[in-house]
Amino acid sequence: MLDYVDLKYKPTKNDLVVQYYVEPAKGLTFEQACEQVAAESSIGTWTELSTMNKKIATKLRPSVYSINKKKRLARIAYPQELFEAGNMPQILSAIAGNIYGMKVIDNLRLTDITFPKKMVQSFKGPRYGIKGIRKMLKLPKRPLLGTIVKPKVGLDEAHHAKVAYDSWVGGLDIVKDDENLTSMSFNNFQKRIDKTLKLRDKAERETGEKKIYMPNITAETFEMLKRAKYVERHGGEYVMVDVLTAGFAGLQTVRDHVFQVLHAHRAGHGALTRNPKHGITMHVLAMISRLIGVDQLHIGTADVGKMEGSPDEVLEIEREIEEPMIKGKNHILAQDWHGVKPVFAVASGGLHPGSIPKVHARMGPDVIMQFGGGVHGHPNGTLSGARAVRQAMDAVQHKSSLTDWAQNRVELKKALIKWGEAK
Ligand code: CAP
Ligand code: MG
Repeated sequence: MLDYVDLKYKPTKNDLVVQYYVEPAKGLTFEQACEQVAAESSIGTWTELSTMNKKIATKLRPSVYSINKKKRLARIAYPQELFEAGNMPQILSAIAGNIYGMKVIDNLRLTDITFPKKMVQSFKGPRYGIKGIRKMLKLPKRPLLGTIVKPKVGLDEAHHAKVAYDSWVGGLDIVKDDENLTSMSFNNFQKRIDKTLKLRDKAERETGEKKIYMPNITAETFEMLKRAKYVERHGGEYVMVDVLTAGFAGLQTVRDHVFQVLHAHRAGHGALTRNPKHGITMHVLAMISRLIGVDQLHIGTADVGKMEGSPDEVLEIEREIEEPMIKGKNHILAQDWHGVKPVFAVASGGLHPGSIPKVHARMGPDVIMQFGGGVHGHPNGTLSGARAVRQAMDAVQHKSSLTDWAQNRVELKKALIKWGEAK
């Protein structure tokens, strides 16, 4: 058998380096499990092969070069020739493929990747990124404020557009579809686009502010392209894709053929990310999404809202990771990365006006905050809900407490009475 564990090996610039959390199955040593993981994810299999030759074994053999048994972490350096540049499904079929199902491991989690420069540059990366979006919205500093039309599905096209309009004139920058709203019997995609974009134009004229609509184009790949074209023809600058359910191949197609800003919803990520011992971290999914080229990505709310995800886990995506694999490699959405543009972090899920100071303090200004229930659940409806969100943001910008700011702002006052302030 080939020997993949080589603690003397030093990864080169041409290696793709992966860090795994590894729990070996009963009866196996840590090294034995790592050996099998390295083999199955590259050139090997369960037995010796008559077809293996020296050339393959020396050129393409990965090295398990670092082992931390206490933390159960192993790092494997793979020669980049094992991967097809620009092909994310192929890369994942290797480093996040069969290995999850092997009997030799009880649990396996992909926790970090370092891509060689050539591979990074084989993907397009975000078309606009944070700078491009801020320029489009003429908002150089503050967090962007958005809502998700609620109920998630159920409203017809006209009601959907009216809810969007109220949200915009109430002071929000962005309105988006929910992840499970596409083209329904009661809410047709094209009709929704027509009506909603018309009211977006009206809201822009009335407020003098740039307003954004993010329609969900998630569907079969060709259909996504058709829907994006339709949005483009009708003056829409954004589209949204559910990146995990559409799949990374679909996402690559959209990035390569669609010219709008790309908002990435991560519905379903919990199936991969939630078990701390198994799967793939959100950190890695964020890296993959950035490489392919989303402009905005849901990363969680740092424990403020309804969704699971500790502040550490969320902030390591936006800010720093505890033990970067290479020096200076942090801020997964914004780190310097061979010219790949930074991605806007999206905080969404159970947020309301009273959450704003805490989310802002934790996640900083380069964040898009979204409020679904926290706008449309306002006692006086959507318009008041949107106003309350904008007022709460104004309070933060003016360094005032929400309670003080709410004294003569009835919308915020009512929101705070209903939901309180996140502590
Ligand atoms: C928020 C949301 C988002 C999730 C996504 C929803 O609505 O639209 O999809 O929060 O979570 O449908 O729940 P609310 P994440 O504001 O009404 O909660 O960003 O963690 O992937
Ligand atoms: Mg949603």
